[in-house]
Formats: sequence, structure tokens, C-alpha cells
Amino acid sequence: MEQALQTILTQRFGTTLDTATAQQIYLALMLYTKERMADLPPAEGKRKLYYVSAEFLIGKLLSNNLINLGLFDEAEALLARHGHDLTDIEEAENEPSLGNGGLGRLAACFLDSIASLGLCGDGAGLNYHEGLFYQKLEDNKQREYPNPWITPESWLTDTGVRFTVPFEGFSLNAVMYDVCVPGYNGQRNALHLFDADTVDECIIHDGINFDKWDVMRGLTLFLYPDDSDETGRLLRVYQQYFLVSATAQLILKETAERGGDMEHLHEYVAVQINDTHPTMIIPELIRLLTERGMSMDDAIREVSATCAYTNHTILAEALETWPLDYIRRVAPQIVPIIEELDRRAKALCADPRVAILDEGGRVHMAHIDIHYGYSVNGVAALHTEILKNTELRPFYDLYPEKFNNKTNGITFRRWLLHCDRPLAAYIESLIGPGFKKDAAGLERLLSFQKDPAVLHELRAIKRQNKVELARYLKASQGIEMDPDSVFDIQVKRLHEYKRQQLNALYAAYKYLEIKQGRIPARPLTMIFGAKAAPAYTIAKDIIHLILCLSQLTQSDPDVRDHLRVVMVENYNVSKAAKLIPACDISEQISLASKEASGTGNMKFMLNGAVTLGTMDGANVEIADLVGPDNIYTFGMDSKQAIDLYASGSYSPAALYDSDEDIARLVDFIVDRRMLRIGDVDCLCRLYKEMVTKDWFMALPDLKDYIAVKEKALADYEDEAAWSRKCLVNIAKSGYFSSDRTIAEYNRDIWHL
Ligand code: 26Q
Repeated sequence: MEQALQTILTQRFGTTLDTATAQQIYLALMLYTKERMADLPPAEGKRKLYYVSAEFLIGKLLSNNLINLGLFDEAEALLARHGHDLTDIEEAENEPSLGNGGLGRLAACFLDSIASLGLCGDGAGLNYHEGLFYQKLEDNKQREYPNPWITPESWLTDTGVRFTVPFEGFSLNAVMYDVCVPGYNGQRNALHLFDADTVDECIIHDGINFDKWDVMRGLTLFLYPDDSDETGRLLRVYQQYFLVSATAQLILKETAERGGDMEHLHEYVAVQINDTHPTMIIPELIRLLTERGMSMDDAIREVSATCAYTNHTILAEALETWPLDYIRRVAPQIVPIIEELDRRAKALCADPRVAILDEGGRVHMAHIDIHYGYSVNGVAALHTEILKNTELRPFYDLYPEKFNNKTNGITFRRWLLHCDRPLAAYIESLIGPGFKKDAAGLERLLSFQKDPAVLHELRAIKRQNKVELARYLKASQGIEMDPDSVFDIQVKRLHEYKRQQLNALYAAYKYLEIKQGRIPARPLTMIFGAKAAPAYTIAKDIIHLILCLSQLTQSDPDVRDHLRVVMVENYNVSKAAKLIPACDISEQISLASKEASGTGNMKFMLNGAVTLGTMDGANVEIADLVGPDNIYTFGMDSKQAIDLYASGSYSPAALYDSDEDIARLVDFIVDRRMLRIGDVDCLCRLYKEMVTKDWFMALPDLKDYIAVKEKALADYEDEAAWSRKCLVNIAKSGYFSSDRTIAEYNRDIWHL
């Protein structure tokens, strides 16, 4: 490696390993790693998987790739000999933000596990030039900026493969770039990212605005910051059709090259549709097959045996429906196919709840997937049950055999071996290296539950990680944090259902307690990280609330030594990797029934944090695994939440009027001390929303939340007992390895 890096540095920059800058060393390592990955044999198999997704939140790749190639330690030692720290070199890599949050990160973890299990399966997505916006915090508010990441040389390789995507009135050239996906076992797959060669960054003006009607120049500029952004919906349809048309053409080309016959497509191909964003691949594949002479019946049969669908949300407002008219304006060639699919579905079942086309002329994308796919899965046990019994009930009655659960997982390569090297090394010293290949092996840690030396060392590793995080946030944002305080962390997209507002009300509670002289045994550091969709007003108001609370606590000499509220700017994958190992309490406080799974909850658990959460999503499975002594749960369960919502009887105003403790905390949003710091309009709007709407029922759970959090903080003071909870959480987290999840997808759905 040394010789190879040295050669690259001399030829490119006329420099040496001793004198090169971090940027130059990063580039040399990246080029070297790319070469080594190209040497790996591609995974092979008769049936090939295509994981199609509008998002792949891959994050930085250098360290992850080095780990999977088994080269990390060598690279680290070599750099150290020349006076460099690999952690500094990592900072030179741009982070590709090709996803919003959980769904996109899940796709990235899955690619890692598919390759590591040696399965033959590629990802297909879009090469957004700017990815998700870059968030700055200015005047206690979020501001959005472009987030460019592509440099002349990057992990992208132009494959030379091109497809023509036909749109109404014009067509675009889809350029296929590949990002290599090395497995932990010496094989490789690819992530195919399609781009239009007409895209032009010059049309971006002030912040992240651009002319959304300029499809040719704007198509793959930005990732959509979820559907709360009202503008440019049509461009979203253009993006989706571009993705699926290029992917469908790739599938048919590769299948033919591998000697597969289209009459039996499903024997050669499995397509996993990641939420409804790539749903149009179903009519597109049918179109291409019939164009090649297959009958409509045969094409529908084959495609239905090829495509499988994953649902990631139970929020009604997030289920995609597009006016058929939009699709007609973008890709009229698939409209007759959608109409045919709708006719057949209506002939099978007259129930309007399962129709593809509704009376308003809208296409229900998930309904296409369920009628014309062979598998429908939810992403956590509770979520799948809610789909079957509530949200997708009429479909479950029609096709019970299609429904199955696949509880999400995370790749332990990135979320333990890379992000918490001291912990990983210590675990290895206790139980050997077996857990790296089979995460279930972590259970062997349980035999150390009563070993004081182990419990003490776990606490020491955590403290050191907190020191590192404090150092990083001091350098990047000028924030002071006490590593001996409790680090309580809530990092995830900002959404009312995730209830950052509930956590913020706790901060108000703690502030008032301290002001009244009730000083906590140990200082508390509340850490938030979250991006809000640019058009999601209430979400931005909640960020404003948190930032005002941060300023208030920080500027009050009575409070600042006991309570600190911190908001991490531009929360992304690399920040997650710094925050998660330093966490004591993991906040997973969504309204029960609303968070399909969550995956951050799993990352925190694996790194020895204790969950404070509702019985929602995968929290339910975490609670089952660790037992009641090793998790803090509170609030309504999913049945109570669903029933209360359905009854229509919940009135935040009535609760506010009848409970002065709750009223006091909600009132604090518009307390004069807050109004002096913040924007009156934002704070008043949020206050009004909380007392008149509170859609995600934060107030009924507030007092229980405070009580349980106080209990957790009190328990933290018993060092050995707390450390034992951390140990049990780590030991039981093996179930959440995405290797387990992918093995189940393969066993039950893909059959590769
Ligand atoms: C829809 C229409 C138009 C534009 C954008 C969108 C859009 C984009 C992204 C809708 C939804 C998303 C993202 C959803 C998501 O991240 N869901 C999360 O998926 C995780 C992985 O399964 C779960 O763990 C989380 O619970 C779930 O919220």
C-alpha cells in the first residue's frame, strides 16, 4: 500500500506521504481503494436482485470501504508512520447526502449487507448533484444552502452505459455512474446512480431555489426534502420516471446478457421497490416487455412475480398519490398500462379502497405495488401488524399470503466497527472476533454482567467518546460541553410525529426546576440534531424553539452549569457517527403507531446507550430483547394512541385548561424570556399549534415522559447498575444487524 500511495502522490502532486496535505492523501487513498475494489470478483447468481430506491444515504465511503477490504488497520498504521491521522484524512471527504433519513440510510446499510453475504444484488438510484440541502443555523433559525459533493475524481465511475429515457415532447440521456459496494467477504456489487447529462448547477439561485420547470437542466440537481415541500411536484414525477425507465432498461439489458429469457424474467430478476417512489417500474417493465412482443397477460404475470414492495410509513399524508394527468404530461406511454392495471384490479375487487385510480383521477402508487407485486413488507413487527389490521386491511384480506415483516437492521461495520473503534476493540478483547461476522455472538457479553472491571471499562470508554464529541463540537460550533454530564441525544429528521417538541418541553421543565432551586444531581446536556423540510413551517418553528431554549439556558448563570441545550448544525451521517458513541440516553419518543421502525434507536443501543422511548416501531422489539430493567418506556401504546385519535375526543385545549403543570410548560414557549430571544411570530404560532391542535398528542404523554426521564437520570447515578444496562443493550443488539435482515429478505422474498 505504501508504495502504491507514494506513486500516486508523486505522479499527481509531486509530493510525498510525509509532506502531502490531507486532501492529497485522501485522494490517493480513494484512488488506491477504488483499484483494490475493482480487483474483487463480482457476486454472481442466477437470480439477481435490483434494490431500486430514490435515496441511498451512503455517507462518506473511505473508512467503510477500507474496513470491508480489510485494509483499515494497515492504512491507519501507515499514515501514522508518516505523521497523519486517518480521522483527519476522513474530514477531507465530501459527504454525499443522497437521502433524507431513515429510508435512504436503510438502503445503504442493505447494500453493505447484501455484498457482505455474497448475494448478487445491485442498487439503482439517482445521482443528485446537491443531495439534501446543507443546513446552517443563523439567528436561531434553519437556513438552507446547496450541498455539492461531486468532485472531478470521486467514488463515481462512469460506466459508459447510456439509456434514452422518453418523456413527452423530448427525451434525455441517462448516464450510468457506478459506486462500488465491497462486501466484508471479498466480493463486490454496485450502486448504479443515473444522471442526466443536461443538468446545470448554474440555474440555482439564492439558497436552494431554481426554476423547477427547467426539467432538462434541473432533473437530478436536488433530492426532494420530503413531500412537505409543495413546489415542483411535477419535477418529482420526472425524477421518478427517469429512475425507473433507466433501471428497467438496465435490468432487461443485463438479463439478456446473462442469457436469461424474458418469458421467465422472474427466474432471473428480483426487484425490491423501496417505498412507492420507484413504483412506476411496474408499468415501465410491462411496457418494455410488451414492446418486445410479449402479451399483456404474460408481461403482467412475469412482472408481478418479479417485483416486491417495502412500506416505510403509516402517515396517511405521506402515502404517494399522483394525478394521472401528471403522469400523462411526463410519460404518457405508461398511462394506458396503468389504466389496464386499474381495470383488472377493479374486476378482481370492486372495493374502492383498493382501487388504483380513484374517482378524483389520482393514482394510488402503493396500490399498484400491492396488486402487481408478490410481496408486501413492513419494517418492524408492530408496523407490519398495523399495516395488516388497519392501514392496508382490505389488501390483507385480498392477499394475506403477500404480507410479511422484515424488521429493519443496520450495518455493524459502519455503526460499531468504524464509529466506535475503542468499544469494538474492547468487545473483541472480551469475546473474540466472532461477532464481526455473526452479530448474534455479542450475546456472549452477558457473562460479564457482574464483572466490575468490565462495567467500569465500559463507562470509561463512553466517557472518552464524550470527551471526543465535546472536542469536536467545540471546534466546529464553539459549543462547550461537560463530559461528566449526562448526554441525552435526539437526532433524526424534524417531524411533529417524532415529537422533538415533547423533548423541548422537558427542557423548559428542567429550566424552571433549576430556577426554583431544584438543582439536579448531575448536569444534563440535551443534544438535538435535525433538518426540517424547507416548507414545513411548524417543524422549523420547533427548531427555533430548541435554539431559543439553547440560548436561554446558555446565557443564564443560574442554569448553564446544570443544563445545556445543544443543536448540532447540519446533522448528517458523519455527525451521527460522532454523536452515537457518545450517548448515554437515546431519545426515541414518537407518538406510538407513527414511527414505522426507526433505525437510529438500533445504532444507539449497539453503542451502549439506554433507550428512553415509547412503545413504537422497533422500540417494541428492543424492549422485548433487553427486558424492562434495561429500557425506559412511557406514554400511550399504539392501541391507545390509535383509539384516542379515532375517537376524535382528544382536545389539547381541554387538557391545557385542566392541568396547570402542563399549561405552565406550554406557556413557557411564549414566556417573556423566550420572546426576548426569539421570533414572536414563530413562537406564538407554535404555542397556538400545541394548545389547539397537537396532532401528535405530545401533551397527554408529557407528564409520564418527565417522570420516566427523571427516573432514568436518577438511575444513572448508580454507575455499576447503569453500566450493566449498557452492556445488556450491546449484548442484545445482534438481532438488529442488517445481515440478519437481509438473510430474511433473501430467505422469504428474493430467493437468490
Ligand atoms: C414523498 C413524496 C414526494 C417527495 C418525497 C417523499 C418522501 C421522501 C422520503 C416520503 C418519505 C420519505 C422518507 C421516509 C422515511 O425515511 N421513512 C422511514 O423509513 C425508515 C426505514 O424503514 C424507518 O425506520 C422510519 O421509521 C421511517 O420513518
